[in-house]
Amino acid sequence: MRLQIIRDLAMRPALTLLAFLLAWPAVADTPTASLTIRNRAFEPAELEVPANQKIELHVRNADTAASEFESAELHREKMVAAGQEVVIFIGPLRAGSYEFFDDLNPRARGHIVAR
Ligand SMILES: [Cu+2]
Repeated sequence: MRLQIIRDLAMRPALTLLAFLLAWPAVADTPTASLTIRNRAFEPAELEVPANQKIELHVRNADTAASEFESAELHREKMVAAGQEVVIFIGPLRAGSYEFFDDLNPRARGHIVAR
């Protein structure tokens, strides 16, 4: 019994370290970028991201109406319910400017600039 407890306590840090090491490459390799939809506009309207890398883009809708993040240039389209956040993977992108908009409110527009 006592031996079992000692073994459990010894294993816990090892398992925690193992979980950390397994998760680490994904965390380290994929830069994240964030957009917020507020008052029917994108903040920031111009978002800079690193070129030639996959990007984990978080789009949060702070408004009380639904939005749809859309970009023909990025080939992405995703609904963002009021008060919710979605994750969209984009890239790797060549250096350049890529337009996006809210398909439910097309006046709301912005650009992702890959450098
Ligand atoms: Cu659409």
